[in-house]
Amino acid sequence: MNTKDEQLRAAAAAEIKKHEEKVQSDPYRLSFHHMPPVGLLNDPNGLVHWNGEYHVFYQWMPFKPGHGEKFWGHYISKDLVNWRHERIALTPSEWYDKDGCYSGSAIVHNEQLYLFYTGNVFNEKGEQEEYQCLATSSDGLYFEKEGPIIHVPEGYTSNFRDPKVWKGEGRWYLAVGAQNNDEQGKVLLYRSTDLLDWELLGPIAGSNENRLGDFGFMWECPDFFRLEEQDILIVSPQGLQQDGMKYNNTYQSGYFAGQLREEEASFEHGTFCELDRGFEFYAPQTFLDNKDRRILYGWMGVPDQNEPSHPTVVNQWIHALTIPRVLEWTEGQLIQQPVSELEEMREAVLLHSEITISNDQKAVRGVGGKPVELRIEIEEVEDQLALEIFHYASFSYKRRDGILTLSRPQLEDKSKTEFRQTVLKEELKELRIFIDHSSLEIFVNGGKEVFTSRIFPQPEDEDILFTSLGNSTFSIEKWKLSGYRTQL
Ligand code: DQQ
Repeated sequence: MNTKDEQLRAAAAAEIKKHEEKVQSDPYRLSFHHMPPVGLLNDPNGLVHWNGEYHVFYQWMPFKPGHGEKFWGHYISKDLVNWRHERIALTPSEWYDKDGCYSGSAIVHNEQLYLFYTGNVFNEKGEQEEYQCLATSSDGLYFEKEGPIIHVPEGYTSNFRDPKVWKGEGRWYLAVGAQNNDEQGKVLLYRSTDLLDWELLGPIAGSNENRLGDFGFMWECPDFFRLEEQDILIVSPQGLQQDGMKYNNTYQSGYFAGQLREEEASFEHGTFCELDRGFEFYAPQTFLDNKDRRILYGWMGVPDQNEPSHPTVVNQWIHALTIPRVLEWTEGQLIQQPVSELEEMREAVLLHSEITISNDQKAVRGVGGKPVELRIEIEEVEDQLALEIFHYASFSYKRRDGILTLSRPQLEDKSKTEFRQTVLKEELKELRIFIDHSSLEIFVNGGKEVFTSRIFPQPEDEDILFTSLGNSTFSIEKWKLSGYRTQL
């Protein structure tokens, strides 16, 4: 441990204390999502299940509700509901990470936890440098930094970050986000036998690779895994142009399904599919747990997308992670469902069956409040069904063309409305909706589509209203949720 590390830890602890009252009394603090204790949170990092515990690290800037020299914050849980906020895992304390311990992943090897992350540096000339670095730990709490293990290769710029490591046949592989000198986003693949020496195999996917055409100037946060014999690359490309209902956020996150041949550095894949249709979702990462589930967390935020307009900024904090979702590969697509452990948060249940609304807007007795989970089973939508949440967000389904629309006031100008849409390829059958004090996660038809967004309604507004054009008949289950129990 060096002096700078100790100073940074002490400064972060002081910052938490200084703003504690303001942060904790913000009505928009969430009850079942990971947030920063103060400052800014962004990507989930180093997700791993080890020795009976889930580790969720996160990108953390403690000193302001904005981006900068990132730390790795750390949450631990045995059951995904009861959490401990642990000591900071990594501080930007060394020459090779002094301007940020940027995103990365974790693996377990020889009973040790290995964290691979990007050391971000601005040199004396103000130029950016990025190194892939390693830190190890035998207790999962105290990490020893081993320094840079991979430097930017010939032909690529310093946009070179977010290592994801996995074990293939007898060897380790590492995928990293990159940009070549022609400003094309790429994923580079490396191979190693000892996790220290890494051999570059080549670009494995990217803009103008695999017949893809122009597809972004930088690819961030690659994540490779196999699900039901299907190889999946999740990635966050930057620089896609809006295309109708697609790519409406500042930057995107989605996946390619295909076939990965590590030794040939090839990944034959299909088209890019966005993982989430909401306003705030980026930099997702997955891991395999001890029940063989592929679990995903995302950041409920998007870089450079109205971040200063979030109303929590005045209370010295911003952003949160999504709830954890289990991924499955069904009928040629990824589906996402909340982990079943979240049912532990359910308190009193309310059940209504066969509600019919005809050309009207109605509240349904007892359905409202926050934090809640709603399960709505649709029997019939003749024309259009919409939910209006806290007089703030609206989620609608138009049966004729299958269009799902989420709308809310613009964050930077509340007098205007913004929306995100997608076309549901089948009839609407089910909605599972998780509503926290300032977030909304909507799982459509068992997770075939997901809309994730922050919402900032009047804190005292608890109303959920249903509007129907024509007849709509549905049943509702509502649970009040107890939230995560987090030990700070
Ligand atoms: N955030 C990290 C980077 C990553 C980006 C820095 C994605 O490592 O590329 O906080 O949000």
